[in-house]
Amino acid sequence: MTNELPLHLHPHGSSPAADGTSPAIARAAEGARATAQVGAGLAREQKELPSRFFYDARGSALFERITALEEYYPTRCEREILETRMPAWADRLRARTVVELGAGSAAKTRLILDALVGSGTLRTYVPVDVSGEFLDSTARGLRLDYPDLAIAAVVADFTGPFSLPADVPPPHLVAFLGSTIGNFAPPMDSALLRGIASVMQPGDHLLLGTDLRKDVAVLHAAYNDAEGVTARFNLNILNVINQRLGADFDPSRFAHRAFYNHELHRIEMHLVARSTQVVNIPGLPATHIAAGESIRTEVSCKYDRASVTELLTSSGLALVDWATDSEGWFALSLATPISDRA
Ligand code: AVJ
Repeated sequence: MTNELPLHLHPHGSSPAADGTSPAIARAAEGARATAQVGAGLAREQKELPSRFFYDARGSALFERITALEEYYPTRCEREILETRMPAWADRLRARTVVELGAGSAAKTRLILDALVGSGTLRTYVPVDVSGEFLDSTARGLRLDYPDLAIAAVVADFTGPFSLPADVPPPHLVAFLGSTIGNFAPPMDSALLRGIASVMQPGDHLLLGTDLRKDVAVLHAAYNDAEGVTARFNLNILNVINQRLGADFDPSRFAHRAFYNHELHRIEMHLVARSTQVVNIPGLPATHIAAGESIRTEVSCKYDRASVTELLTSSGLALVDWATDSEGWFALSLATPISDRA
């Protein structure tokens, strides 16, 4: 239980209980919002579903398995960069607070925390996530190994307005890893980074993970693994929508498809209907899907140094350092609010 832990939960932004409404009413409102969002996506010419519905308990476990696949290089490459570069960055940044946006893997978090503990500056860790349960288990996992670290978890959807606890000591290092930014097509990518920049102060830094453009065969394999874990991850979005919205998608009537969109420099994941079908979702008109028609479930944008620089600049941030893994497949950028630029 949350209250067994000396964990400071700061409900912010879209967190259901933040505005004092009863949990039941907040749940109903979130259900209506989810239904409206799914309805809007399915009404498009290119049908789509919001990628956030991948991540129920099973989806999160499948994603964890993806990160361990031989074909899925991003996690491995990002870890290599953190191992190589984080000690020097820690000495340079002297951050007293690490803010981590989203469900980071424990292994990557520890590489960042260890480097800053090594530099002797780290005081506070602020994980930000929509899932209070995830934050609880994160805090529990770190408390034993970092007994002197204050953990101030923030329950918030950082894709909307959010704020940090007032008392976390600067300078802050805001980590946004895993190329999660790639799931946001323009102009949402810049809007998201602007929101992040708005909680940063002069002297703070953003540590941004971005997957890079590369041999299409490498990209293709990463999203079409031989074991079919990514296919199960993709299809699971239908189970989540069935459970959460009472929809009647039949996952066995869809096939996983992932391909590189060369014009837009991104992997797209789709679910292709194996047959003509009708899907019913309470509160929405029936959805007619033709055989061979697809529903887009995710985009995963791929970058180069120029496109990352441009994205940062358009979001009020300046690139101050750039590092890639030895293959040049993934990058970590350090950026600072533009007003802070020397
Ligand atoms: C965690 C969203 C960055 O886009 O590569 C993995 C999710 N999708 N395999 C990505 C994902 C398919 C991943 N992100």
